[in-house]
Amino acid sequence: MANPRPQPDLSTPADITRLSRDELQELQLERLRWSVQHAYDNVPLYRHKFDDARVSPDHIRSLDDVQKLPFTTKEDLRETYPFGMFAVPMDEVRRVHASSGTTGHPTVVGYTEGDLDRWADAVARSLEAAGIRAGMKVHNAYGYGLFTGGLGAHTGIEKLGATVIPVSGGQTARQVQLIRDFEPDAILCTPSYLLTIAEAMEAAGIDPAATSLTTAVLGAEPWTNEMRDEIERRMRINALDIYGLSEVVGPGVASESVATKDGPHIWEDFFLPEVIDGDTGEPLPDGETGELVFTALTKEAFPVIRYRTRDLTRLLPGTAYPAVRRMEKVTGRNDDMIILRGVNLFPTQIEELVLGMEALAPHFVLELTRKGRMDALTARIERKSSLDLATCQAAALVLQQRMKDHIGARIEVKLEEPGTLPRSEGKYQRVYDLR
Ligand code: DLL
Repeated sequence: MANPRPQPDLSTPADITRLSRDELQELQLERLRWSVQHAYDNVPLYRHKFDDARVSPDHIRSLDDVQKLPFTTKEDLRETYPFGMFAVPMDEVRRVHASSGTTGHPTVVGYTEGDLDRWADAVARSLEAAGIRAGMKVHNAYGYGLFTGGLGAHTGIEKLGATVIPVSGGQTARQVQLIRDFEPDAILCTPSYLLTIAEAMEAAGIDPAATSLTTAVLGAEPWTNEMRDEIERRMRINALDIYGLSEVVGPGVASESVATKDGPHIWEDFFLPEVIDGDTGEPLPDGETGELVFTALTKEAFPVIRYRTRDLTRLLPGTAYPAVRRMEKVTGRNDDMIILRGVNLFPTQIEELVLGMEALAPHFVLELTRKGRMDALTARIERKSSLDLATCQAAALVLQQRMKDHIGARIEVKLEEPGTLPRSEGKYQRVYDLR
């Protein structure tokens, strides 16, 4: 190994509230140069890819030079399953996580002690942005295990100095009981699971708007501002968006401020974002929508260079934290786009419209079928139990027309009885492809 670049000092987290944009970028460049060198020196896959693209770590002289480097994809992780992209000896790896994925091998990621420490800092900062403080009680209903949600949130809560209640996902009646008995200030889970919990509270005769909860930090799946309004109104809390993915670290890559509620701020001292045109791979300027790409700036065990997330968003200037950029709330991924008779649509576009209907419950699934040679999409939506059937049927027709007007596709609305569709216990499966 030729003269490895010294690792930048990572012992104290950057004070993101005080740094200027220039100071931040200086820090990013120093860390980027180290990360790229570290990946090149210690992960054969990166070395081969860089060599093939005729780039070397020495080509990184400015932040924009990151664009010279090849992308990393989920397929790269699958090919090196399980530990082929680890950049440190196994005895320095303190923890692994994995994401299940729909086909083939899961993707496995690893963390050194320092990685875990910095991840906890990123999560602690995310929770602080959401208004959670030391001394508060936090009910953590993200799943514990190989999924990064549970343990990732857990160590961040502890790092903040708050009290963690490590409930994990599922057993909804017990969740309700614990919220009533332990009186937490905040809850962490997926937005769809919080709806399940709110419904279970109502079923148990507890008013979801009258619990001790003031804050929810929700992520791990796409959700809309309409869903935020529904949750905030129904539970009388602040609902904030937390974003992340296992390949980059887990939860806490970006998170929303309770002061502005305008999309997650990206913790750019740890993660360098880009947005690219998903088809050509060309970088897009800030403000334009495309595929989000991340380079991790401080990771030892599992360096990540230009990882293609498949999530669609755009980069915006910071507001609550002016040194860093924000991203627009992620409401779609390249791979959950539905193409219906030539029209591209995302499930969240339907969520937006469903949540605008008073007579319909926020519970729906989408079914893709084929009739002859034509694809068809059916939205199965529960009616509200408090309203009579005729009112709900009329609302279903209005919704069908709104979908035609707003999305430009004919989507059949099928009204279901209250409580009959599957409920979320974590990441919700919204789309069923029955073709
Ligand atoms: O879901 C990490 C996480 C846990 C984030 C808890 C937030 C809270 P993965 O299982 O690897 O990791 O899934 C990552 O989930 O690429 C997005 O498509 C989606 N996703 C995560 N957070 C959000 C969000 C965790 N706030 C994938 N909004 C990502 C929209 C999200 N999509």
